[in-house]
Amino acid sequence: MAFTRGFHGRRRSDVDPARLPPGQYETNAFPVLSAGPTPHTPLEEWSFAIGGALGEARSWTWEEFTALPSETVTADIHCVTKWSKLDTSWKGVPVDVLLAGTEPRGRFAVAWCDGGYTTNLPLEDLTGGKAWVAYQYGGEPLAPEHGGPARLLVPRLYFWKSAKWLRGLNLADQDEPGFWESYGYHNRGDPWKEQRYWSD
Ligand SMILES: Nc1nc2c(c(=O)[nH]1)N[C@H]1C(S)=C(S)[C@@H](COP(=O)(O)O)O[C@H]1N2
Ligand SMILES: [Mo]
Repeated sequence: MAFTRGFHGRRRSDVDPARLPPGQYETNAFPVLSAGPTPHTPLEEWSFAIGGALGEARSWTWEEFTALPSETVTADIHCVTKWSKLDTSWKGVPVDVLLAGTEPRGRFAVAWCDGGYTTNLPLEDLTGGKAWVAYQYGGEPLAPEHGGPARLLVPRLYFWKSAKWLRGLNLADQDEPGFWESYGYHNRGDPWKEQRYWSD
């Protein structure tokens, strides 16, 4: 009995199709998708802030941030342009750690970034072990084009929610669409429900 490896000769051709959300294909590449130029904020000017509708605002310098408890995460990521990359490996601070003791008052958050990009998320998608602020990829410092020094990582949602060059989370009582959300992308963006655009 002969076995074939599939059209592209990829060793991953035997990947479980159940890991791919509807309409997605697998890639081994790591495409770069940025709506503008890559910012290069020096680490000594970098800080991370939790603010908005909460009991106690917080901020950390780079040194303080990278000393926080971190986790290594292996996750599949899914871009709305239909590529998925499986088993990506990251190191970052769980958002749960960042929010501990801040007493959020609302149910929503906006991630904001160097360069002006924003994306909105329900707090529920950021808490309970579902989101990290990642500063390493594949055991190396996160490359600038992929969001270094640090980016949001929310693998359960389409990858546009994983804001690159992240500088803070602003908590809010009311939901407010971010950059792509105001251009017609879905407000939540669950790849398993194929929530790509407003109308989905
Ligand atoms: N700050 C910022 N974050 C961003 C983007 C962006 O343009 N600016 N693009 C988003 C989109 S649409 C995707 S698919 C991913 C791409 O991440 P990558 O370039 O590391 O593959 O980043 C997301 N985060
Ligand atoms: Mo994207």
